[in-house]
Amino acid sequence: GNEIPEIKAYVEENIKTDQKSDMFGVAKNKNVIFINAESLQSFVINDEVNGEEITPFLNSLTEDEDTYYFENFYHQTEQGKTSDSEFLVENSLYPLSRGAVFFTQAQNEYHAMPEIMGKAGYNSVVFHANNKTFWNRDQMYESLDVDKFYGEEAYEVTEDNSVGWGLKDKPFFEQSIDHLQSLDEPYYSKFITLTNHFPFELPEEDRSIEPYDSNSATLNNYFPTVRYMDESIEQFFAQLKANGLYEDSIIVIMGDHYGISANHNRAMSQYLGEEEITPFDQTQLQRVPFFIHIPGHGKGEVRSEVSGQIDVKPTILNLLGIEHQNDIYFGNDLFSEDRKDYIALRNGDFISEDYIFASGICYDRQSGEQVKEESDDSIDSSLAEDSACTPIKKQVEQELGYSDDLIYGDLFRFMEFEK
Ligand code: GP9
Ligand code: MN
Repeated sequence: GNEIPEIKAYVEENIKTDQKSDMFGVAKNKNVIFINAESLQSFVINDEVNGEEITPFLNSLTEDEDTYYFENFYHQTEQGKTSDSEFLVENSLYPLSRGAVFFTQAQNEYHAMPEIMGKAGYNSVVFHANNKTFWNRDQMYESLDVDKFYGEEAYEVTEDNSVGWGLKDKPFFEQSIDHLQSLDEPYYSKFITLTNHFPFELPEEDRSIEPYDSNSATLNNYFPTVRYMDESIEQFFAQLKANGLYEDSIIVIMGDHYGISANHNRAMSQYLGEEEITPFDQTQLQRVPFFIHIPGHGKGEVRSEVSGQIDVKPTILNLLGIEHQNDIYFGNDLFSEDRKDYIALRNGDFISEDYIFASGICYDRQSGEQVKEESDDSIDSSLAEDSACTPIKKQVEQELGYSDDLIYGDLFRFMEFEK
């Protein structure tokens, strides 16, 4: 554990900030309803397919006065997919570059949101109509201090109300309401949706929009299932309101990771009307929607700063007014003025306010053009020492390395946190 002082010093110096944002505590003691929107990417938001809106409800939230919508928010997951996104959210640590931390480091000690919120009186639960051993959740949730997992067996699953991976999202949310009503308040509840999962199957009767027409069945079928999820979330909002669960809650909606991989780039370029998908475009496609809905808040807006899943933990804790002074984490409160200005992807690529670094190329973020280097002695993926991207690239490597040290060394075991 002798890396700890160095890591702490890095976090104090580069991540943490002393000043609290003016959003600190605005949701004090509110319930948190967190929706993990399966495979939802930002390119569908406020866009159309076959002349039809894809996500009318989420689009309306982008203009809603009680909602903050982060339009430049990136997923930072790797092979652990949904479980990596959960890991990022709960810990504000990076997932691993290979394998799934939910499997390989499930016995570690962590200092995750459920634990921190638990000390502030919160009850934390996860709802997901899948087997509890999928992604080793049963083990990992124990280490994260999740109080209860409502898995497959908590739901009535029939042939009629299922498709693909299991229970469809509409009955999933509908059946979750009773469970939600039975919880002690305040609670931190997470809902992991399932219908918008590869290969994006949906029976005809659940389709409100038609598939796209391209050489990729995956991309084609993505749009109707995204619409189905959008409708299921709209319906969930209505049910929360009808059951008196809305007013005392904040609702957070986040896409967990991409749904359309680079294997479908030809179809994707057709859809986006671009000649080809460059590494720059590929990186921009890693944006996933992030919404924070605070009933009665009235100050919502579209936010454009570069942000990512690493920022969720400090953001939510600050909204709830929960201090976590000695904590070690790598993200920032999205409402704070004083934030680091880049988001690291797990493969070492990054997005900063000015640059995007992808496939060894340094791009100007605004123009999408490759940045001209003074001495262009870069070969393949090694960046010139004087490249505009080099300083951030070094910091990203250092930061990912520290996160790995914490995880592989199980270093939280050696740390004590305030009550
Ligand atoms: C499985 C669900 C999907 O329980 O979370 O996982 P994914 O394949 O998206 O990682
Ligand atoms: Mn997923």
